[in-house]
Amino acid sequence: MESIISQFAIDGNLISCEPYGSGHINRTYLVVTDRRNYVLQCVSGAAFHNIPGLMDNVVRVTKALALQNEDPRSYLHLVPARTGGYWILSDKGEYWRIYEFVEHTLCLQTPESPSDFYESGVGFGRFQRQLSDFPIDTLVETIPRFHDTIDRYRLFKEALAADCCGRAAAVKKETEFFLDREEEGGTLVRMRESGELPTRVTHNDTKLNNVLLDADTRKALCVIDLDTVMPGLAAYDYGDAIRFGASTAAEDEKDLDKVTVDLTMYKAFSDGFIPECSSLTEAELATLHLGAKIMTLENGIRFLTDYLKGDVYYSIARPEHNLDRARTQIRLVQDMEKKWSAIEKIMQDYR
Ligand code: ADP
Ligand code: GN1
Ligand code: MG
Repeated sequence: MESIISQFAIDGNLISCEPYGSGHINRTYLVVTDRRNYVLQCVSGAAFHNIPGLMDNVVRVTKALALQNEDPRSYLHLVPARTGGYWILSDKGEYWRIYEFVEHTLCLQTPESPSDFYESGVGFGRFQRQLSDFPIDTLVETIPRFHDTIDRYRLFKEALAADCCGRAAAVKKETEFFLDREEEGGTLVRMRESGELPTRVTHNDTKLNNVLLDADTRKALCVIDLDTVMPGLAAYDYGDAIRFGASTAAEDEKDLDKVTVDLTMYKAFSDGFIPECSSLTEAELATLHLGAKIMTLENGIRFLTDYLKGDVYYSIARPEHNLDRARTQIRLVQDMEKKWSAIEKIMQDYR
């Protein structure tokens, strides 16, 4: 690791480098020098097939954010590589980068109060607004068709048919659940294609642990994990955040009776996110809650697809981890369906 780190213009002498954080995609390390802390990442080649293009997105997005934020802690800072640019390619063919560590922050796995979740809404909503003038066509699609739920269904069915690990028979119930909702799952994609919903620069991975709160004020400080900043829909960012943060249980909870959608949290996020976004259209406001359901469905399908394919995409810590994750998403969708009229009522407040 030392030889990787030495290729970046870091400040001070290296003291330690340890695995850090709980992301499912990249390999992340906390680097400590006698001067300051950094985050070193090996960007996942399994997830991203054009990492130079991805890094170009990140460089330009962080530059755009720098022009709009006075506080340097409120956006990510890449550390230059000594040979130029902001990444290096190792002998093993792996892409590495370093960010300055944003000090004195909280990275929560679950909101400790509605106010924490409200703040994450402020953070992601502000992020979207600050990028509303960003030249959208210049962004590389770092994962093509990332939130194309119709295509996610196609990939799911392909994995089912191939059944390369002999796991399909054991997940019939889960499979049926997802297939029953295939038509509805494609709604947002179709509305985007028909022009009913505007394409915006979105984050696309708005889990609570992708926004840092200031440790003293607990206010939204810095949106991180910019690898999937791409053209998308407001409903993706709204929905994915709700899926993760309004759940009463962890994404991989085994006791499914603990998994419900908390409507107080749901409203808290909406209160933070919606007013911060740059003016949402009537059609967007009318479909944000559909985003919550569809993003939950989509993540469930993605987890189950990865389980069927032998766990090749997400990091797992136990053999059935992806299946457990898929099952929590099913429970959440079921609970959203049960509470749908209450959710629609909440959404009336923002129209
Ligand atoms: P992944 O794509 O694998 O989720 P992230 O970029 O989200 O990777 O990083 C993983 C974790 O590392 C985050 O959840 C957060 O805890 C921490 N992290 C990442 N970047 C920073 C940073 N600049 N300052 C502080 N913590 C960070
Ligand atoms: C991944 O990278 P991370 O852990 O923040 C995934 C998201 C999923 C999420 C589920 C690039 O997010 O799309 O919603 O796991 N990111 C990518 O926890 O696939
Ligand atoms: Mg992350």
